[in-house]
Amino acid sequence: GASAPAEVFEAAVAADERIEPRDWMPDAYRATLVRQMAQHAHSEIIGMQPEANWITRAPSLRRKAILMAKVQDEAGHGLYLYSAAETLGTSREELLDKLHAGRQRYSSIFNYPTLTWADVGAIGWLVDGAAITNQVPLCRCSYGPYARAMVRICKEESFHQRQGYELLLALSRGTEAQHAMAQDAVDRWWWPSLMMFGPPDSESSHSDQSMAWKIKRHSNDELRQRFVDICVPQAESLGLTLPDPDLRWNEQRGHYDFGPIDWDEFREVLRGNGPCNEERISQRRRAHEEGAWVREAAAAYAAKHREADA
Ligand code: FAQ
Repeated sequence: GASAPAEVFEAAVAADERIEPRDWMPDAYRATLVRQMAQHAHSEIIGMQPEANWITRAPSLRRKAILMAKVQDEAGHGLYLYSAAETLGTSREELLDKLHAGRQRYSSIFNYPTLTWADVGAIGWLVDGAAITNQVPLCRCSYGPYARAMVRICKEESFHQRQGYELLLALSRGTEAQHAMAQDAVDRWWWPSLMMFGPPDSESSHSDQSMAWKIKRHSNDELRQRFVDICVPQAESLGLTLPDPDLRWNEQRGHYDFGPIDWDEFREVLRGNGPCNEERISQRRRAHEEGAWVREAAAAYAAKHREADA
């Protein structure tokens, strides 16, 4: 006979099939997806700010062109994700209003300042690197529209990561001052990058349920460890060091051990007390207000064409 919708949903998740927008899903599954996808979309949009800070001061035309394209890609990622979230019945407008009202989060990482040109390299290498490590498994997320958006985003993020690595390599192999600038940027971005993966598993409130629903495929700590393991040899090839005296290969575990993360700092940033929280959100609100005429013009143009078609 006909199965109850909840059974159909559970069976699809168990069989690794995708859940699509018109399928029945538990309210809490929908709410969790909206929360995570909105946070992700907001991160992409707010994440444009730290690097955009350096567009006017890029050291060459080539670097400027690359950086502009990269920042523009982040806007595109935000838009794919807002569109994917719309399939769950939440409009982009509603999500942006919540961001501006401080009722939805964006990644902690974007509350740190970009003090030198080398920060653009460190963001590409470490922040985009962490993003890829976290997001590749999301390509297999149980919710179809999110999984498909992730495939394209991950391809672009890989390019961004290589861009950052290449930039840092050029600085590392440059003058003594350039090398020092690259090292300083890595020193400042390393620990915040590890915090991008979220709280330790023991304090992660959503992980168990999200993993049961196959939204998340790995725990926060698993992905953080994977990222550390990837970065150590890359830092060596870059000729740079990671600012952690406890970092060493553990033969038994087959992983690198690393030192304690300052979770107080993470909690403070989440509470709004990071170095740039105020600046990021007020800049975002201002950009939204200043863009009102574009939204109005686009709506007027669409209305005119609808009339002409009718
Ligand atoms: N920052 O129970 P969990 C990018 C919150 S990459 C702020 O473990 P969950 C690319 C969490 O929301 C960055 N808040 O949560 C780029 C929850 O809050 P709630 C974006 C954080 O969701 C590069 C609470 O802590 N990527 O933008 C953070 O299961 C360069 C408890 O945590 C994504 O969003 C944090 N770091 O796991 C752009 C990836 N961590 O609701 C521009 C998709 C946790 O209790 C330039 N998201 N929280 O108030 C995910 O994979 C997950 O949401 C996690 C967190 C892993 C981030």
